[in-house]
Amino acid sequence: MSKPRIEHVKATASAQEISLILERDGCVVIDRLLSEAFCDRILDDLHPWMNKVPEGDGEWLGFKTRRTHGLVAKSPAVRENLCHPLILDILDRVIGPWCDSFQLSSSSITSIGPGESNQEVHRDALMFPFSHPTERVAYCTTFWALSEFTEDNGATRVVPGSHRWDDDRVAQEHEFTRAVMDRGSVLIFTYAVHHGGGANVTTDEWRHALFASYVVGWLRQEENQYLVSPPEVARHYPEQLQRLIGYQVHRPFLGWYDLQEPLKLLEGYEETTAPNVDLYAEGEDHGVLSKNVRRL
Ligand SMILES: O=C(O)CCC(=O)C(=O)O
Ligand SMILES: [Fe+2]
Repeated sequence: MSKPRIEHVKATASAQEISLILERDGCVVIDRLLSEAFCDRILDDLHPWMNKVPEGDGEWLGFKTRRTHGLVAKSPAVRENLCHPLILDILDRVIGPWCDSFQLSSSSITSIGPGESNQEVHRDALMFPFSHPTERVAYCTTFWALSEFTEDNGATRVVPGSHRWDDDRVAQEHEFTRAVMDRGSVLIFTYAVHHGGGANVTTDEWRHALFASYVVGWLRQEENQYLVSPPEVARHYPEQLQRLIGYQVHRPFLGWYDLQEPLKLLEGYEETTAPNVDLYAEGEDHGVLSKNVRRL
């Protein structure tokens, strides 16, 4: 039996090539997509919080792991990275066919400290009442190595190919591999892949990762992005990010504010000052999901 492995591609690989690997294996690593300097920028933005957050207190959150949340409002570098063009192009191919638009689900820094043990193995899909296997990809995670990921310091444990398993199958030890990767690399995996944080057996090394997950626009976001970035904060973001964090309607009419596109609120729109116009009265495909959205 061949040893499980995660395919690594160069940062110059195309979105098409990467999305085909994701479809086949459920996971992939893009090597060194971020520069060391960019990793430093993210860490510099977030150090004040990362040093303050408490360690976890349970099997799931760990006992030596620190999680820093609400990054969209805290870090300009994270805001920039969430809109990485290659990642958005990949997500367009992987989640895109299942929705009109996808959105950020959550972002956090996951720092695994010395002495941490393996996290419970899970599928991120456990948040949703879908059964598996399914062709549908409603959620996808990007996991950026802000420090090197090694066998010893907590590199994520992953079971390539497990996105095709049914709900009852349990991963065996020999089916795991570790997402060992250089700083600046990103592990991408779809929501049915079995995985978990790895044990950190070092005495002095922290494993820092930027977690950013994306979800179809018709499902609830894991982290409440409107509380992280309320309108008075989100108003100052680029429109692409405003849309990505959820200030947009998913067609035909999920998520409106006063029957308007939420983006209008960010532009200074005040309730009741505008006529009650039919948001989707114009164009041929108003009021319906795009014809090409796949259904299961
Ligand atoms: O820290 C890791 O490597 C994985 C964490 C994870 O999968 C989770 O918290 O859901
Ligand atoms: Fe997870």
